[in-house]
Amino acid sequence: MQLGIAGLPRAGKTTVFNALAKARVQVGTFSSAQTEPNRAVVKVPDPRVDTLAAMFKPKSIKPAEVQFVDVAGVASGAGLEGSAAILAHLRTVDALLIVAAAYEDPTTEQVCADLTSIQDEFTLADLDVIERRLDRLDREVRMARGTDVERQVKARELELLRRLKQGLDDGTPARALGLGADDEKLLRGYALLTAKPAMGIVNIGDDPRAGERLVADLKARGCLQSIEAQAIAGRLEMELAELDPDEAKEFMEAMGVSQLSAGSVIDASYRLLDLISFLTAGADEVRAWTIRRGATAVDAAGVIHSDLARGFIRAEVVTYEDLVDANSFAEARKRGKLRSEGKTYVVQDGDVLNILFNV
Ligand SMILES: Nc1nc2c(ncn2[C@@H]2O[C@H](COP(=O)(O)OP(=O)(O)OP(=O)(O)O)[C@@H](O)[C@H]2O)c(=O)[nH]1
Ligand SMILES: [Mg+2]
Repeated sequence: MQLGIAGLPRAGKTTVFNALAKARVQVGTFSSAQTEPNRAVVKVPDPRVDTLAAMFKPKSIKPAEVQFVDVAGVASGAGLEGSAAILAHLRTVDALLIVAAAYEDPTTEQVCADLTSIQDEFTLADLDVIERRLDRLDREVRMARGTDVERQVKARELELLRRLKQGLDDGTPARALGLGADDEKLLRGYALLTAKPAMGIVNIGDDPRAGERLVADLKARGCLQSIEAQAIAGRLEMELAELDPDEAKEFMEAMGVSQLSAGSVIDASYRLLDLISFLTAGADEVRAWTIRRGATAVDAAGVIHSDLARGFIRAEVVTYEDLVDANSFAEARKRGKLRSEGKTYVVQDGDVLNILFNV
């Protein structure tokens, strides 16, 4: 999963990136000339992986991973050409973390204006994509070439794009239009920015309580529209991320910070993207895998390896809790907790899977 960090210039994106990913990219260097994003992979904190690792003592332990992508600032009114490279990077990520500066001027008006103006840039960029496609599609539909089925698909796409355009013209992002799964599939190739799940990150100064008030205020004023938001003391957390764990703990207690934000941002991203984790465990490896909620046992097999999906026979499934209670697969089986499931079984968060397959 890739999470893109977006925002106006100097919002504190790189600072937040360093805080979330424990990275050490220089901040304040005004990176807008830099076209390549900063990238960092972070292991998803998951106590279940640690517990299973203690149980199985495997050769390797692999938590799920998230990649943070920190791009240069999108200047308000820079025009689509000025921001094209940055927006192109953002189109490839799975979800957007929209950073707004509140460390210098933490008024609700200012933060609201910043959050709005970056989202306006996304709206304009999406409108540009849609209008161009609409022109062509409109002509194609009128010429009525191709088979019946092809014409029907094009007519549906045309209708969908008109609805999107109307929405965007009215300031409604694609994600708030209540699109169905079929529509989303049709739109996948467009990689619309306003269709991506998004979360506001309010980059506050060093007082965590001020952040909560600010986020509540933004919500009350209807500034967040279709996204949720979280406050992060960016610079403070960046500095904490540079310390060794014991030192960091001491500082956190002194500053009244109960938890670093990386965990809660990743949790929120899983929620936004409707992702769950399943686990595999054995003497070789304990590993967490990420999958969409609603995915089946054969989908899960495919995430592990395409051979497992192709030769899928069945999945042995035990919940994480039952496995920990039983303390081994053999005991879980004896207790009747190890179920045998077919291809269409819907995987649940925390399922521990063993896929049986033909080679
Ligand atoms: N006091 C304070 N300063 C901050 C905070 N976050 C960022 N800054 C400062 O704001 C400036 C810009 O921070 P960056 O993290 O580089 O901002 P950015 O959004 O990545 O900037 P561009 O990539 O150039 O658009 C730096 O001088 C930071 O030290 C904060 O929470 N508190
Ligand atoms: Mg930066």
